[in-house]
Amino acid sequence: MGKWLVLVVMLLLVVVSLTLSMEAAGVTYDGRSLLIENQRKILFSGSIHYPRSTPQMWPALIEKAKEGGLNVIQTYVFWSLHEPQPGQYDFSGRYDLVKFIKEIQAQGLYVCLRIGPYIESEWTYGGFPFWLHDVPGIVYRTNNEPFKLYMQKFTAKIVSMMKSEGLYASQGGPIILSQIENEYQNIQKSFGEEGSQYVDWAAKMAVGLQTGVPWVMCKQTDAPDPVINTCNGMKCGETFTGPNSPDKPALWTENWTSFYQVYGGEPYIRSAEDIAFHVTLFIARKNGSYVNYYMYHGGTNFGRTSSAYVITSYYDQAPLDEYGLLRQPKWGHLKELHSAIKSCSATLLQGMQRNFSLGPFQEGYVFEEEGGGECAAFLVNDDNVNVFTVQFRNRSYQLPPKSISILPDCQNVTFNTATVNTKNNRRVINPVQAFSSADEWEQFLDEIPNFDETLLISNSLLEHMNLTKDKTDYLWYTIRFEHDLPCTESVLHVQSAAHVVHAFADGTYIGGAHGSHDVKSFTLQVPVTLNEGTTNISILSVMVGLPDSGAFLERRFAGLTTVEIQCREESYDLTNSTWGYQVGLVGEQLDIYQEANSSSTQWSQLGNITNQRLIWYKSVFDSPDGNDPLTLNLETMGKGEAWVNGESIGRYWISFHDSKDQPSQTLYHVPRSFLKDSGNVLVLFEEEGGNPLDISLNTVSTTNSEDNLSK
Ligand SMILES: *[C@@H]1O[C@H](CO)[C@@H](O)[C@H](O)[C@H]1NC(C)=O
Ligand SMILES: *[C@@H]1O[C@H](CO)[C@@H](O)[C@H](O)[C@H]1NC(C)=O
Ligand SMILES: *[C@@H]1O[C@H](CO)[C@@H](O)[C@H](O)[C@H]1NC(C)=O
Ligand SMILES: *[C@@H]1O[C@H](CO)[C@@H](O)[C@H](O)[C@H]1NC(C)=O
Ligand SMILES: *[C@@H]1O[C@H](CO)[C@@H](O)[C@H](O)[C@H]1NC(C)=O
Ligand SMILES: *[C@@H]1O[C@H](CO)[C@@H](O)[C@H](O)[C@H]1NC(C)=O
Ligand SMILES: *[C@@H]1O[C@H](CO)[C@@H](O)[C@H](O)[C@H]1NC(C)=O
Ligand SMILES: *[C@@H]1O[C@H](CO)[C@@H](O)[C@H](O)[C@H]1NC(C)=O
Ligand SMILES: *[C@@H]1O[C@H](CO)[C@@H](O)[C@H](O)[C@H]1NC(C)=O
Ligand SMILES: CC(=O)N[C@H]1CO[C@H](CO)[C@@H](O)[C@@H]1O
Repeated sequence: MGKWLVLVVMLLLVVVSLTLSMEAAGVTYDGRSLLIENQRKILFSGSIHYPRSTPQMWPALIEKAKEGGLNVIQTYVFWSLHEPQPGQYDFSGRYDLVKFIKEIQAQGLYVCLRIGPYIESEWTYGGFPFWLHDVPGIVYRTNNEPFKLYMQKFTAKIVSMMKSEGLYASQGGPIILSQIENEYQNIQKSFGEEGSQYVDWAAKMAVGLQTGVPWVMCKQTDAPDPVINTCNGMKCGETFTGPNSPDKPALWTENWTSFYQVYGGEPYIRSAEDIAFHVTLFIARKNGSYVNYYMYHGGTNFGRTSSAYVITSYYDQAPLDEYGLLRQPKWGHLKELHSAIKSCSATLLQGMQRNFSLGPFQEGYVFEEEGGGECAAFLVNDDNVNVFTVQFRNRSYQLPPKSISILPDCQNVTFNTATVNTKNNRRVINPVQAFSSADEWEQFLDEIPNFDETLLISNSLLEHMNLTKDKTDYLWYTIRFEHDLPCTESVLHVQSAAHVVHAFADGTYIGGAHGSHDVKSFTLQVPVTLNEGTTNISILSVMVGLPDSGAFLERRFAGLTTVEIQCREESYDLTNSTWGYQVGLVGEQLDIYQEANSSSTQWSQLGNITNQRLIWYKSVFDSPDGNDPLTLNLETMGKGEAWVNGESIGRYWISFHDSKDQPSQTLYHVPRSFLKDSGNVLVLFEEEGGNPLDISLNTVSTTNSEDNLSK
């Protein structure tokens, strides 16, 4: 017995010491940096969102991030994908968070996991599953019991999933940071004292989950201890007010490499030089030790996942473009910056920082170990126009306009943020498949419901999202307009707080209108021919993604707000008349884009395609040879959605032009993994009369083939 006892005690000791050493192997921080296994690090991080690419793409994306000098991959967690119904979870395919994290770990990188679970991220409903809307008494993101219940439940679910897979750094895994909430300070004022209580609750709740790695709150100056407040923005070297305690490091969780794009908007091009300048300034001036590129790879908003008016392609201007190809010189220039900083990271992390003036718009930062050890310097020229020559330690340096020179040894310049050595590349789009033969298309005309055919009736204009529950973009409002008096020069007047309307009278299209990202409400005013007696008016209200930001998201109103018929003689306000509703389209009810159902649908030969509205098109194609990424050029279409083998590749909206009269997006990514060798089914739903005969399938490559890092 005695021997057994000794053995048990020894085993216990082993367990205890293992536990202790595991804790020591976790992540801590002080005023200078994060410490991973007690080692200080300067960390370069990049956002890659797993559902915005495919599991087949993940290994190459992570490899290119690593090759570009990153040591951390940052991702949000997408609640709406993972919990489509309360308590029903989905972590399969593109939603396989654990697989994504394990791939990052396999390549030797760390992970920053931004759980949120509010994420904004230009994701429909800011990442919230829509069922939250129908939880009685709920008010999102404040000190509200029903909301806190579901937020805590999901957060705890993710944390326990990560723990059970051993993925926190404290367990030997790759996750070194976690985020709770997201840019809450933007809306906190709307909630007054309840908002502050919520911040405290969220911090305590998160810390209580005991991950063994620090939590951050981004853009939350008053993040409660021990949660670290971090900076999001383009110029954190200038704007960050600093950590809210001397014991917290300066972390930059979102440095925007570009900006998301909306329909009607143009791409935001941020130069490699400008990004490099601000990253370097953050490290030099703010003692920054963690910088995350938002996005490093943006990817694709597949399906109906993008938020209101946001285009399907996401941050295509990032260092890795939508297709995962290197965008040069951005990728190469930042790679050089990372290597220059890493060559002196020990000095930066151990040295004392001092700053000094070198001219009216010029300053220097030196990091030097005490007692005159290693030394690293940054020489900043903030003059936008002029080259400036400075003297530093008895040497003369020419500083190009708006630039920072990095001197890892306080002597030699190894990198200047404005001096780009990487060659530009250009994207090459090669058509490999046309769809111009009418014989190879079939069509299915969707139905325009009349009031008598709609089942849901109400004496007012109902709210759009509450009816569709985000299961579809489409909601029909139908009415029987009856009048016996003459009505001449009649005009239908519709005001909408959704995104698009298409109006029909007795099944004939009479007109449409749309709003934009920044102008939420819009009107349609079109002549309408009225019958004597009854006219069937059917108005299709369309949303292009749900809103993703702002306070009181649960109370947002979309859909028609007023409808009037104006005659010369009199006007009729139909707002409080009896309306019939149909949620979604007939094609959607048939799951027409699913291969399996495709054959059972009443497809017919392609007819006269001119000006056909609300029509489904189907064709079949073989997979092009090779491994180059593929894209559909939908330039001749109008507005709708596209599916390949039942997988939605996203909404398209070609007819909405920007200020230069160009569509915001014509190319739509078709991931290789969606395809079979032959017999791939392409389905398009077209709202506005676009022409499918002139679309094409294309390969995507770049002018420098080595940019694809293919081995
Ligand atoms: C950076 O660290 C130095 C100590 O090395 C400190 O004196 C200085 O105030 C810090 N700067 C900022 C902006 O926090
Ligand atoms: C050093 O930096 C601080 C903070 O930015 C600034 O107030 C101060 O003027 C700088 N010192 C010199 C000598 O430039
Ligand atoms: C710069 O030169 C002066 C005199 O020539 C010398 O005293 C000083 O030590 C030098 N400084 C450095 C940093 O080399
Ligand atoms: C740095 O500068 C010194 C002095 O000019 C020179 O001797 C040395 O070779 C340089 N080192 C590098 C790595 O260029
Ligand atoms: C949503 O619709 C339900 C009926 O389906 C109704 O009871 C509820 O009041 C509506 N909520 C809002 C916010 O309009
Ligand atoms: C209006 O709709 C009803 C029900 O579908 C239909 O019977 C009637 O013929 C329609 N009226 C016109 C003028 O098309
Ligand atoms: C419609 O009904 C609402 C609610 O009863 C009322 O506030 C509004 O004034 C009515 N509008 C019209 C045009 O009658
Ligand atoms: C369409 O096919 C899917 C399986 O691919 C099936 O789950 C669904 O019920 C079908 N829908 C209809 C309307 O037949
Ligand atoms: C197709 O429809 C348009 C407009 O409805 C018409 O002008 C054109 O003649 C039609 N073409 C054919 C081949 O029927
Ligand atoms: C928080 C922050 O730094 N925001 C900045 C982001 O970048 C834009 C454009 O440069 C600035 O206007 C914001 O102030």
